[in-house]
Amino acid sequence: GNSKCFFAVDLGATSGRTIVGTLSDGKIKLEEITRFPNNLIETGGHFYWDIYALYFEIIKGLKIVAKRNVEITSIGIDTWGVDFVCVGDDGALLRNPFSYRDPHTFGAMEEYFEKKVSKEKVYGATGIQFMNFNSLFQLYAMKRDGNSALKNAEKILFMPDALSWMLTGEAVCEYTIASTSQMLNPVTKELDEMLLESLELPRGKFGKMVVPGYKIGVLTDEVQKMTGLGPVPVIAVAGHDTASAVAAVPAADEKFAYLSSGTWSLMGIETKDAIINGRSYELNFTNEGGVEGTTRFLKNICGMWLLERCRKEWGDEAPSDYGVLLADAMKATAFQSIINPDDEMFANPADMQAAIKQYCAETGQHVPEGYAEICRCILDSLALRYRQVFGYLKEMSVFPINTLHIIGGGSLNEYLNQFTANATGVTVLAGPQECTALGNIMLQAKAAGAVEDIFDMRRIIADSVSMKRFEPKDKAEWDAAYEKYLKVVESKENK
Ligand code: LRH
Repeated sequence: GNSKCFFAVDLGATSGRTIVGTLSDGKIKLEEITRFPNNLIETGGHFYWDIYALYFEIIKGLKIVAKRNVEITSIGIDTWGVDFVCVGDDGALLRNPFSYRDPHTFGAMEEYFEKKVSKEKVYGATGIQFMNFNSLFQLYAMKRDGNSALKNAEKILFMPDALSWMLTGEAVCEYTIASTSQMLNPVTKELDEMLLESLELPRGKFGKMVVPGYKIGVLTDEVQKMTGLGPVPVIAVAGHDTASAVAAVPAADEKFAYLSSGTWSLMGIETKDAIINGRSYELNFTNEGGVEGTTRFLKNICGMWLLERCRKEWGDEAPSDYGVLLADAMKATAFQSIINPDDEMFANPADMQAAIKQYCAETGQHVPEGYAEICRCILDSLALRYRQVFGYLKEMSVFPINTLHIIGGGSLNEYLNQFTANATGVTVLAGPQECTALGNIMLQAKAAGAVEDIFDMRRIIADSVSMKRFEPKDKAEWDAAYEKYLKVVESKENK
């Protein structure tokens, strides 16, 4: 039949990949071209992303496909949320972008509410969950601190838009990534005037708003020469990685919940309308922009970050084979040490293991020793936190939820999948791992006229991938563990 190839760049906070997706006879196949780390660079008291390294990796991937004579229809880039790059009036990038883990925004939210716009008003205007690192508060902190990049910025581009700009020379502001900034108004679908004014930023500092599927431009002459490709179009996909992942959930109908599991665990539902009310405000749920006018009603949960950090610290002290590491963790005693993965002490500690031990000591629990006990503590605690957030979600959902789709790299962890089924009491369907890249590619396929809409996309994905099913078990044990979790979390919060 008629087959088409698409080039996806998927950048997470821990690692990135370039992938070629081939759509042929109603099926989609992925081939990973490159995989590379995304490093947090600490210098001068701050944490930055190395945008040039990321750009270099994209070029490298493009060179490989050019060399192999793979004919790619288009290119699409998705990344983690909230971060952005300042560009000067000479077209130069002004400093490397801050990482959202940088402490310059600690306390910035509270300061902003006091000096600029109240918390209630910000939520009313955006429906976005409060996190200190949302672009709104990053920009506030940069302005407060006299940041030289912001002072000289002609344009402010969110991460996927910045990389697309480097490839095409065209500046856009893609809707789904813009929604993570907490500056987008979901009703007007534009950056909110009141919030822009609070930062004294004119609308023109940002690119023009575009929705997923928009053709940004074609590769510049410079990039064409460098890679050996022709004038390949760059498409604004769902630039937010989580939006791409949710668009690709191989769900049978619309009544599902998802857990997009990577550095973060994003748990939520897809809805037609935003859910903005007293309860969603209190529980800090977000309404991020999805594809085709959908809303991603979800909450951020600290995800694999805890384990990723510990694995870096362990080095050779723990098995480098992930399967062996997890199997060892299963030999440790269950529910011996429980933490709240979302406690702020885990946001970016100098020593993650020490932070976990401190939490357990402060709450009068067994202090985990060695990689197996620490890993077990992380997995048990994540599943219990999932149960808590799933409870909130069920309470606010506009439909009954019977299935939880776990997607992303974290869905490869079968122990955690089973724990999640046990903890939440619903059927877990796990996979695909590369949901984000699939969503990215499907949006490009839609732009090329090769697929119709999100239903078509999900059907093709469901026909192309296999999922694993996990049914809840051990209810009494998990109920008891949850009681313990609630007590631990409460005692920590009262400290
Ligand atoms: C996941 C993610 C998440 C954001 C965070 C900054 O990669 O995009 O949705 O909240 O990174």
